[in-house]
Amino acid sequence: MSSIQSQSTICALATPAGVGGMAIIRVCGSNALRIVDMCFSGKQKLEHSASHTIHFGKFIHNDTVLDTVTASVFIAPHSYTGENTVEIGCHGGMVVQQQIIEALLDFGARHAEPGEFTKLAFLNGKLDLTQVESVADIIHATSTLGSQASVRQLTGGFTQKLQELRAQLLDICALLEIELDFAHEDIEFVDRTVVTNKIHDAISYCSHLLESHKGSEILRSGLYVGLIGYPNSGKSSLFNALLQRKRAIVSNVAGTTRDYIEEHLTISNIAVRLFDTAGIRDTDDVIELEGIEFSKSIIEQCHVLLIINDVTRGEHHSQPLVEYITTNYPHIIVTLLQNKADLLNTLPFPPDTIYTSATTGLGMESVRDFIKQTAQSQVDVTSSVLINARHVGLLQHIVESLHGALTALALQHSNEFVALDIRQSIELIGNITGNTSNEDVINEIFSRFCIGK
Ligand SMILES: Nc1nc2c(ncn2[C@@H]2O[C@H](COP(=O)(O)OP(=O)(O)OP(=O)(O)O)[C@@H](O)[C@H]2O)c(=O)[nH]1
Ligand SMILES: [Mg+2]
Repeated sequence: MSSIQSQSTICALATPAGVGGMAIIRVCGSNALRIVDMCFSGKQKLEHSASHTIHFGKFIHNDTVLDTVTASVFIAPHSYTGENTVEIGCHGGMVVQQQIIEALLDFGARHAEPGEFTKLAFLNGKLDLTQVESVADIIHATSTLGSQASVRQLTGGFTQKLQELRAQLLDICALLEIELDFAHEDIEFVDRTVVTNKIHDAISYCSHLLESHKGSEILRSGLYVGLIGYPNSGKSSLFNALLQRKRAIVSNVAGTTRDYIEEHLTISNIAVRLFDTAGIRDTDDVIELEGIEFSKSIIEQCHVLLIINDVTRGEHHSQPLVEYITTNYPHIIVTLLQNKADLLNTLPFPPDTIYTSATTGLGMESVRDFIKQTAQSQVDVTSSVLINARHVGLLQHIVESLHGALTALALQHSNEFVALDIRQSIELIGNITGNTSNEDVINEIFSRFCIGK
């Protein structure tokens, strides 16, 4: 994509608003150096400085020294955005940050929109859309593993995978088109089984990428773990025990928790969002179970459900609830915890039973291990890419087009039609990377950004 040197020069605070040790104000655009030079007094003019140099000086406006600052110079195209950029490092006081920005506005810069710096980087061909999305993911990362996966994506992980897929599809097109060139000779140059196999390979490549969606979501937003069970089974007590602090109210009155409570914790570098829910009434009546809408809306979001059974009421006391969940939410990983085990004289059930006691801490390590292993098994599939809902939609579309190509082959249609479907898949890859995306999609992606990024 060609460089689109922005008409105006934009500026914004790149560090979080508020008081801090230091703050960075970014100025970007063809006039960035000239504008900063109007208020920066150092050993030399920034306009005469080499790219990737840092200069110390005074920041002056209306004859008043506002601060001593550093100015880091990046000359187009060698900057994050691909345009001239100055990053002003000042002291992290709210007043000084604001005064510097106001001075820059006075000298002709304008406020940057949220995500505008990254948008320029995209428009100038510095980042493709998957890399832009990874920038947003790094900023919003809630766990070490999630952040690391986003960085891998930023450094081209997904781009590379898509290039591999594109190469596979171009390979198929080439085979089909060779034959088209000799169509009038009625000779079959290419074995159709070879083409069919190659399309199957491309489909399984896409399916493999699609499979990593769940793991990607876990890396991006955390593993959602819900504690559910009948009233008084000890959900809130276990919630507190897992958090290792008293967060939820516990009492022997059935129905203590009315709403759901959400807290975050980290288990083995994976962010976990833990939900305590209102007790689901002790009933065999599934219709009544359906009435507990609040808990239901949480259940739907969860990757893992821990069903808390009050073991003093019998090992199978929560069986109707277990059956209800496994039937209605077959995609959710469910495990049963036999709680209040401290009140049993013996632990008589099969060896894979997880006994817990919120009172003594029994079984807490097993529960943590279970959460950890579940998260790990999902995350392992993700390898180096973070698939999001937008990618899923496009990859599914690619798979559909490839199936279209398979059908055309099976029906002995002309290679032209088969190639048409493959060409469409190649075009869809362009939508993922942003080579051929429309304005709405791009705006939607940048709406997740903050000002200064
Ligand atoms: N002995 C023993 N008592 C427990 C244990 N877990 C919870 N309790 C007690 O059981 C009662 C109910 O505990 P909660 O944690 O409020 O139960 P809950 O499932 O959140 O109840 P609701 O919010 O009403 O649905 C309280 O009196 C707790 O002290 C446990 O492991 N052992
Ligand atoms: Mg409770």
